[in-house]
Amino acid sequence: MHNPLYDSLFGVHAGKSTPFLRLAEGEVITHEAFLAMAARIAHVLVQHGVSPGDRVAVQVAKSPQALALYAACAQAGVVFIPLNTAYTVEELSYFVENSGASLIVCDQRSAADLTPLSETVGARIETLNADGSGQLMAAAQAMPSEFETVARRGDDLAAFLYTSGTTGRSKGAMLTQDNLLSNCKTLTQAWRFTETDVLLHALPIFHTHGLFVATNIILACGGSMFFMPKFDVDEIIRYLPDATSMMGVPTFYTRLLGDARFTADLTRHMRLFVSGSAPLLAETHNQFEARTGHRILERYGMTETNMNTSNPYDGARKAGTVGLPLPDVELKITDASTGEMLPQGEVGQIEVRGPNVFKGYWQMPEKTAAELREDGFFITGDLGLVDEDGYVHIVGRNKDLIISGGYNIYPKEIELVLDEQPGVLESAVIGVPHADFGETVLGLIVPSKDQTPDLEQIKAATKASLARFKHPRELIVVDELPRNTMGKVQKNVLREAYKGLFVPA
Ligand code: MLC
Ligand code: AMP
Repeated sequence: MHNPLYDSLFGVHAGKSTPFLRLAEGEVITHEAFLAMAARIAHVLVQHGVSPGDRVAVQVAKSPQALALYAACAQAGVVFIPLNTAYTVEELSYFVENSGASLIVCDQRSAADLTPLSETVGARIETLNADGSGQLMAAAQAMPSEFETVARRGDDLAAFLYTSGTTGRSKGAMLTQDNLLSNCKTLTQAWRFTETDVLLHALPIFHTHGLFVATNIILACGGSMFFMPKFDVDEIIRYLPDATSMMGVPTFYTRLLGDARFTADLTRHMRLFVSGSAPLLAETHNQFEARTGHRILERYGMTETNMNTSNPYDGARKAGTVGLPLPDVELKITDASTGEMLPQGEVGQIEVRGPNVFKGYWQMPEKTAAELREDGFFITGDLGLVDEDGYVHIVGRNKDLIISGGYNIYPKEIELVLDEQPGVLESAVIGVPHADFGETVLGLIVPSKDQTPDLEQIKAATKASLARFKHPRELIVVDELPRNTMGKVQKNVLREAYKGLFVPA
């Protein structure tokens, strides 16, 4: 194969007039039509001087055209960098500069804000709006519907996904063609996807879950998906009767359970519900089974590794566990201080190795070395144990991270913004339980001596710098932060003190 990713996921469907994307009001895009759209976009990339190995930064709404841009990048041998649509210009600037992207694709509304940045870094801007309009598709219309696929090797880079860090600086996780392909092939088999599958796709396509798990699996099996702009309970209920499977974060399932129309009858024909990206409470798993008769299949993954473990398709799906290591994935539990492997049943840090594990962080050799061992094991930062049946239980995190509705939020990034504000001596940001999002962000602020911080001004500053989903749900002014004898803020004490703030007693 001369471009493994493109050939196996896209090229393999050449000439197929079967549905790939099912859109609103019965509109369908076939595999063939999708490939033609991708080929046209690939020509535009080349016309703009984007060469194999170059980076393209993409911040656009979910649409068939946005997905075709991913396929076009694969076909043209270009590194695809999908970015959360909620990111502010400030956040985006960092990603563009850090990646050295030569092309930015964004919504018409962001184009003006990004122009100074594009001029500074010498990147070109193309627009693509939620409805598919904009310069990119206008240029693509005039292009041929076939493009000669650029040769690539399996270990060539296919995508960067930016993931924040405990230091507050985002890192570009470099994923190779082989990383993506090996994992989606494994999952397609493990979860028994075939061309008869119709997946409810309501996840964003700028993260691992929606793009490299859900989309790549449907491409690998040749099935189709209801491609929804976002998660919406009414829409899920509307399309469920014609679907076979669904993937989501726990919030999707708790929201569905909150709707009386979501019944055993409605879901009887479904063969699979998958959950991941955040812990699915055993209680949610059990309620879901009681309501529908289906046992949600929970799996565990990361941006850097794609999927690592999964509950079995056939066999026991144990509530509150993330299942067994996937074929080809080695998983071990180690002592965080010595790196030594711990006996079965003991809690330690989870490390994984396999063809799914990324190549490292873009231009950050030190950060790469700190997390990716020379022998190929990646230190996930999650704490867990393996039970007597080999199932992995995630019991906590060795990293200061909040997961809200499946989005990762690193407190350090928010603390850096809060600490800069007038009247603020210091701050601590923690995650506390939240009924809808699982966890939510709480900001605690210690005022400088004799000062009263202006909370409205602080909220405005947060808004300018950080994506909406990272904003503290509440800011609380406190006299001081609890510290241990080493002077370190005891976030566990704070989490315990505020744990009831957003959940009914
Ligand atoms: C939206 N908001 C969020 C939020 N999503 N705030 C915190 N956390 C989130 N996850 C904001 C909105 O901007 C809005 O702001 C307000 O919160 C309420 O919005 P909503 O209408 O209730 O939210 P909604 O748009 O319905 O989105 C919620 C959601 C969405 C859960 C459907 O966040 C989502 O699709 N999450 C999936 C994330 C995901 O794909 N993660 C995979 C990462 S990959 P305002 O201003 O209007 O109040 C990974 C690896 C792996 O982790 O293992 O998979
Ligand atoms: P991300 O960096 O967005 O890829 O998020 C990866 C993190 O999400 C992991 O390190 C885990 O902490 C968490 N995660 C993913 N899936 C699960 C799961 N099923 N249960 C608990 N945590 C999960």
